[in-house]
Amino acid sequence: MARLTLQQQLQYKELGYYFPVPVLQDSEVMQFRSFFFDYLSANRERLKQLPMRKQYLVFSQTHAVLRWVYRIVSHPNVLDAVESVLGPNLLVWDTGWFSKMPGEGKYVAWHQDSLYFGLHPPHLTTAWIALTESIPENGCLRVIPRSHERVFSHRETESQGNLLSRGQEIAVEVHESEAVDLNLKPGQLSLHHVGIVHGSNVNGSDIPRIGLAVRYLTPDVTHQGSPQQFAMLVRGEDNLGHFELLPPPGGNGVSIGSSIQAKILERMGLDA
Ligand SMILES: O=C(O)CCC(=O)C(=O)O
Repeated sequence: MARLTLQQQLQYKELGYYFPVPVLQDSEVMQFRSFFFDYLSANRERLKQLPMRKQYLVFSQTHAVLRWVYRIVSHPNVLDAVESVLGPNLLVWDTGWFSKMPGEGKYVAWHQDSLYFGLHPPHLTTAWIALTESIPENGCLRVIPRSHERVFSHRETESQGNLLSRGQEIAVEVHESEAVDLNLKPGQLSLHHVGIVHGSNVNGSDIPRIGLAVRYLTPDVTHQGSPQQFAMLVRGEDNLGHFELLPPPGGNGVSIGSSIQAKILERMGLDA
């Protein structure tokens, strides 16, 4: 059982994050990690041709077309943890692999997701699921406790290495001394509120750091100004219909059941 206790739920509400929650068994981690490395090898040439800022295209929305990623986002333990903070009806709106290999020099600048997602009310959480150890040495996710209650202005930069698609970063000074490292073992997840200030440093170790960030939301969320108006129901019901619902991918390879999934594949540069 990966449900949060009442006290853990209160901690999430107050601080804007909770970790660690064990969700995957070792055998599952090994299998998913090997699928991830296969996917990386299959896309190596395409990634070489893309500027770092555009590489997210290969790593985002894979749950919509790859069955093994769908298995992660719909895993009962993951959903139990997410249900603890969002309630019984859950949609996946977005996923992104955040992989930082030794020597790559990639980092994620301090930012708040809420400013860029265009979704209201902020009934969203990110489950960041670790497939490797994620520790300060290899650039684990870091958060500023309680920052989800405030809105900070951001600027868009040309900084080299920032994995965010618009090079966004918070325009005011972030006090590093307040940051909390979300240390995770493989198979554990952390939850962070859509408004929390978060980021991560360069991987300065000799081990990879691989995690899947899954954005879950509740059916009452609306998407004015959002770049994306589709979602996948993974638990409970959606009686409001604010999002076009994607079917889960089937089979073992890439899979499409809707025109949106076909577009996602095209954007990723993959063939069906
Ligand atoms: O994995 C990271 O280092 C950053 C993840 C992130 O920005 C997010 O989950 O929103």
